Amino acid sequence: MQNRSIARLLFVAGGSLLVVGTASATILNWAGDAVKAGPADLKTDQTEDANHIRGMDEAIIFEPGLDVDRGAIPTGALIQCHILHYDSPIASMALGQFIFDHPVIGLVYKSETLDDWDVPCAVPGMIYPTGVGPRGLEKTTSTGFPPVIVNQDDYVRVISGGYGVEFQADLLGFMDQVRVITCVDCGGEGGGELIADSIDWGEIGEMP
Ligand SMILES: [Ca+2]
Ligand SMILES: [Ca+2]
Repeated sequence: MQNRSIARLLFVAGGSLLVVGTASATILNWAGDAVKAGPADLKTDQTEDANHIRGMDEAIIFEPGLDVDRGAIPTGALIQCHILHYDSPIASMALGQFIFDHPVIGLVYKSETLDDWDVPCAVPGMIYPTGVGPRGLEKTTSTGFPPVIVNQDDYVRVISGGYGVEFQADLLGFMDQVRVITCVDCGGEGGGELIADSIDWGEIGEMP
């Protein structure tokens, strides 16, 4: 949890070592209000921490047959899922960065798309909030008449040359989650790096 005006950009070591030739991807480093964690119960109010966004590695998948939000997974791709989870006992905000040992090729940040990816990404020990309510990101907006201001400023964007994400979670209730898809072996020219670089991940601009 932190003041909105503070941005911490220094990355600290503490993640797993990159093993050359490994056939999987992992969260390598984290910074700000971020921490790497093991499998957990991700249903509402079960894994709460006002101070940290928890990043967890999930399954490795070949050709998932699902698209990410704002992008498509190339055919023949070997990809890895990672879920970033923020739930808190109070209305609070967190800003954290996660760095991966493989390039990011897709982000999932809408509630319904997160639900779609739960089954292929599932790992033992993780309990998913599939279909039970809002879990994606929200932008500040007004709805209805008279207007009701939903004052949440969530965002996620790719950083570190396509190898990391910055995630701001602004929580009033429920939870904020992002699923990061990294490319273990996407084949073709440039692998996953070109895919991430070709998409404007800077602003979400739409409600989940
Ligand atoms: Ca909560
Ligand atoms: Ca939010």
